[in-house]
Amino acid sequence: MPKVHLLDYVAGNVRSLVNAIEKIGYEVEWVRSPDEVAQAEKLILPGVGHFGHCLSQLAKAGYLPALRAHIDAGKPFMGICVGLQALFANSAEDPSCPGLGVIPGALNRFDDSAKSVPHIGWNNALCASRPTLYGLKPDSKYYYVHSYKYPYTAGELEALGWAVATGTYGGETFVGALAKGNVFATQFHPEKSGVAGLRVIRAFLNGSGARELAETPAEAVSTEARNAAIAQEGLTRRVIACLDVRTNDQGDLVVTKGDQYDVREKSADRSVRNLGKPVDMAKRYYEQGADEVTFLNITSFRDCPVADLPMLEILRRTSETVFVPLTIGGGIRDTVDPDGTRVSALEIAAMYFKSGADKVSIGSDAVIAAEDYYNAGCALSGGTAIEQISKAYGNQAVVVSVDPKRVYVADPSATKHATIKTATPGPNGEEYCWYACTIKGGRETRDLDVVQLTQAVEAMGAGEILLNCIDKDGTNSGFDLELIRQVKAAIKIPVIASSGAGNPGHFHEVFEQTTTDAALGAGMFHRGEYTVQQVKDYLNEKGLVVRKFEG
Ligand code: 1PR
Repeated sequence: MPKVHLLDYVAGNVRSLVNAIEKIGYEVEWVRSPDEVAQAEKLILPGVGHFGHCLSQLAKAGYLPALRAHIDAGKPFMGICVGLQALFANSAEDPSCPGLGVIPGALNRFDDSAKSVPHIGWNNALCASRPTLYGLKPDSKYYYVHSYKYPYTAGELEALGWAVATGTYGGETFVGALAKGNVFATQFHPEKSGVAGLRVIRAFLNGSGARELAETPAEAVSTEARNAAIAQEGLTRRVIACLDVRTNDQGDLVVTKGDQYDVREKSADRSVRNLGKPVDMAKRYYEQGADEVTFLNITSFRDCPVADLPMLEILRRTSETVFVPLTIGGGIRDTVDPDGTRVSALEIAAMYFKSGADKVSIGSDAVIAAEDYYNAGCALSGGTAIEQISKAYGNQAVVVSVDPKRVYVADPSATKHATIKTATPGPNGEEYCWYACTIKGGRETRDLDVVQLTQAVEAMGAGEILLNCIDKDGTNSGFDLELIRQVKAAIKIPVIASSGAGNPGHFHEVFEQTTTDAALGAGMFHRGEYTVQQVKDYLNEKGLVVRKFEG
């Protein structure tokens, strides 16, 4: 098998990249010291998270001169995400920390005054000066997750000899990919961008991208192709499939689905509802065009060491065939193994990332951390799971899953919590409600509302909110739009609407009537009532931009 060298210098969550490379037929050789960079012919520098953290790690280990030498020697180099950012002179994310300086200029942050930041999801990489660039296609979409970007000014980088592909987010056009000579870099994650992304990695690995760049002169793409691409430009509406996984009474891990979190059959035996096998179902949803797959491990007990959790094997197997982002939730908190060994939340997250997860989702522990945050007068402790994991792996890697329940009140003055006036009054005609956070899968309600929780976890460094709703879960009656609007108004980080989807129209409704960043469905997909593809086709018919699955 041909080889490619991979420099994994920060966190170790590059399993999906390794899987993508192997899928294309290449073998990964790890670079373990700066000396080994010299032995590399093709080199990939991935990176996620904080620019300063990544660059200072590289500098501390003595990699920067070796990387420069590799690039200057004309050997193939590919940077991914922070690996692209590292090519620039510096970044507003950490002005004190210089980049490689291959390209002059500094990255800056997306403006969050009217949009969610980080920019998470599927967007374009459109090259105006070439019909193709490393397999990028104008009508394909690629998975981005970043808060900082290099702002695109037409002609600036081109004057320095770079071919540039761009994306646009909320009116800001940024560099999505660039190439010159032996260097190619993507701000998006090709390893998480389905077939479109695998095509890009292949063009780097087999040299066709660089060859084409050298041999084909720049030529403006046709107006027709450009207009077609622009019509579909921008961030797509993300559709996520969620699999609640737990051990059934026979000890098998199954995909289940509750009604308002009750996952047991209504029949007399009250067995755990079994809707299928997690790995097979994840693959099916990927092939239907799901933009992400989320696993929530809702088994509330375990009798094995964390390292032996069957969910780890499920992630490993899923990430071999599913090339879109994978999130895993459930049980991410400081814990103790049956033999008394303490395992931190960060260690558990590390195991999940190494097994193929791209994000971890934290539920109960986030609620407790938020309570502590307010009890300490809104002071950050630095020790919470959210802070530790986001520091090590980047904010984008930490999702907080919220399990709220409605509490009705006759009047806002009846509670200290943030209320909304609701169109669906309570059992006694109450016209107001607030959303109480729960822990332990909804079994325990806390004196904390969703606004408090989401603002606290945003301050701690969470990158995204998975907003469930116990009242709506499994009802097929549509998302709780009032809840989503309240949370969206409270925070800047993206929100995934969850609970209640029963048909494609509900997805359209939540995207049209709220500013949600993504929407998630479970039961309607598991029961085979609709496919993810049908939801996306419906959204497309209604004029919303969605990623089309490329087979
Ligand atoms: O508290 O960090 O251990 O995390 C536990 C995680 O497991 C949390 O994310 C919590 O939401 C989840 N969870 C716990 N118990 C249940 C349960 O159902 N008994 N599932 C549970 C939550 C909710 C959704 C569901 C949507 C969409 N599942 O994710 O997929 O409501 O469903 P629908 O489209 O069919 O309406 P921790």
